[in-house]
Amino acid sequence: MRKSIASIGIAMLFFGMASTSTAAIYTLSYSGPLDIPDPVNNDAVYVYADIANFSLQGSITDVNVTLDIAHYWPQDLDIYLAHSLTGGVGTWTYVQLFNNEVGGAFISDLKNVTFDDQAGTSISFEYDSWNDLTFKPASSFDEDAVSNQLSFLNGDPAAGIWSLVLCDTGVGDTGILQSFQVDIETDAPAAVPLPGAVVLLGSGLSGLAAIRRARRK
Ligand SMILES: [Ca+2]
Ligand SMILES: [Ca+2]
Ligand SMILES: [Ca+2]
Repeated sequence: MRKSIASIGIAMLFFGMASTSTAAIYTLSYSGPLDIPDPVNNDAVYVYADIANFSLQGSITDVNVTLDIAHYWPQDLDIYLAHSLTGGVGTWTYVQLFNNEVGGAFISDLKNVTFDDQAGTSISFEYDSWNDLTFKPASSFDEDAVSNQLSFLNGDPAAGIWSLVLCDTGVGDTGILQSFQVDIETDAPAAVPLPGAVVLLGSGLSGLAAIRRARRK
C-alpha cells in the first residue's frame, strides 16, 4: 500500500517537471497616487503600497519590479519590495531596490524604472538617467532588508501580499508613488489561468501596515 502511494507521488513529480518549460508569469499592478512624506521629528515615515493575491500558483523563479515615482530629490528614498505569504508579523521578506542613490546632478524622479537582477548595471552606478531604463537593484542594502537581490525571493510561494515599501529619509522634498508593477514568474504550468481578478487593496490593508510599523519600534 505504501509503495503504491509513493509511486503516485513520483509520477506527479515528473508530470510537474515536464510542465515547467512553459512557466506561469503573473503581472500585478498598483495604482496610486500614494504620498511619500518627509520624516517627522527625524523619524522616517514608512508607506506601504500593497497588492494582495492569494491565488497565484507555484513557487517564484523570477521577479522584476517597475516603478513610477515623482520625486525632486530621489536621494531621500529607500525603496523595498516586500513579500509575505500571510501578512503576519515576522513573515515579511524585504529586498532593497533603491538605497538613497545619489545619481547625477540633474536626475529626478523614477519614471518607468525597472529593477531586474538580469540587467547589466546596478542603479547605484548610473549617473546620467534612470527613467525608462532597467537596472539591477541597489549595490547595498539597509538593515530593514535581507538582500539587494530579487532572486532572494526565488523558491518562495508566489501567493500572498506584495508590497512596495517606501521611506523618505531627508527633510525638504516629498514625492508621490504613481504606480508600480511586479512581474512574477513561477514554476507552475502556464496553462493555469490567473484565478480571479487581481485584487487591488491599496490602503485597505491599513491594519497590516500598522502591524508592520509596530514591529519597527
Ligand atoms: Ca538607505
Ligand atoms: Ca529577472
Ligand atoms: Ca524628503
